[in-house]
Amino acid sequence: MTGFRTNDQQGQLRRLYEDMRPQHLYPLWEVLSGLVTPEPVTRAVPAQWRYADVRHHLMRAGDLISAEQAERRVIILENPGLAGESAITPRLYAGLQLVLPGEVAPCHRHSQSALRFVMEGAGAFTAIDGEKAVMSRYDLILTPNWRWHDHGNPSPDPMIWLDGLDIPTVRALDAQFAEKLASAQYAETLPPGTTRRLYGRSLRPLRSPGTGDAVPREPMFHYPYAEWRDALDAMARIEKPDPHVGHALEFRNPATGGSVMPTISAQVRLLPAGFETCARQSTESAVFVVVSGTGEAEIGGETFVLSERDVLVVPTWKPTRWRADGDLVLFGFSDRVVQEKLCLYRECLG
Ligand code: GTQ
Repeated sequence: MTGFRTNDQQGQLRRLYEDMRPQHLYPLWEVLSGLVTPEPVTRAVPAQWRYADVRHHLMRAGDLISAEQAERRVIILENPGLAGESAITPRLYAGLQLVLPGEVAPCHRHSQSALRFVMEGAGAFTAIDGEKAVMSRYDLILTPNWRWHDHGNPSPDPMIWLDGLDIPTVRALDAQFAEKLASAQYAETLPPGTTRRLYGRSLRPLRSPGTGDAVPREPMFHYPYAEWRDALDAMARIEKPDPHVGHALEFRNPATGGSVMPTISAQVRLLPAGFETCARQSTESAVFVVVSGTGEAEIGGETFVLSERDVLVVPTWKPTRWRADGDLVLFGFSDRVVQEKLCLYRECLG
């Protein structure tokens, strides 16, 4: 509260607060300036995780607990400003998941939406409602909410991917549901790649109304590296980089043209060697993976030296600049779509 208060007034107010507290009543004027702030305030801080560091602990976990025992063998990347919350931003969760050769992470489904960004290995799969997405490095795989999914690794090598989920968003809404399938794996329903062949080509089924075969809400669940990288390279050949985001492409849901999932937006960027972005701040909170190249990121005044497979978090409203030494390729996901739907998204360009 601003303004001058007399000692007498101060004492009487204190007594009022004490009398109110047992009835769970509080004076707004003591907290208003912290509740309604002129600009976004976040407890999340900028941070970086080196892939080799996380991998080291993940492989140790691999010696100690099976994927089946763990249900999901994942090491959570927790924002230092959100200790104990299993969150990388107040709306997003991230972790690195390991599936060793021959293992299965058993089938379940939940109201949280998930994406996987492959960091290491090839030939493991996530099956969605019984259709496998066979993974290669830097592929994006989705598990839209309430779809059955199990992970398996028939390849001879460990498979590691970054999980990105909306766990904190769903928690904020108290809308969590989850269930386990009785068997570890969902019986195969479609040959791998069927959905991508149908929905990955800017085509959408046309059917007579009432036939019961509605287009699924999020039909696509596999966006291969080879394809998104080729699109980025094509863009870089024909355009100048955008001053704030470089060459950037957003993954989209082919059924709606909107974000890949209702609560998570995903994108890739290419910053040509020597390019430096202007500062940008936005209300979205975002997680980035360095796919290739080197450079630097300045996030909220802190500088991070970038190398391949680093994971970085850009909290809300932290002015951010990127600099590419060699061609710098980034994958990112954020809560932008949630903010857009709620008419809260804003950005400020420097
Ligand atoms: O693979 O289904 O990192 O349910 C956290 C929760 C992964 C998964 C996570 C999950 C999963």
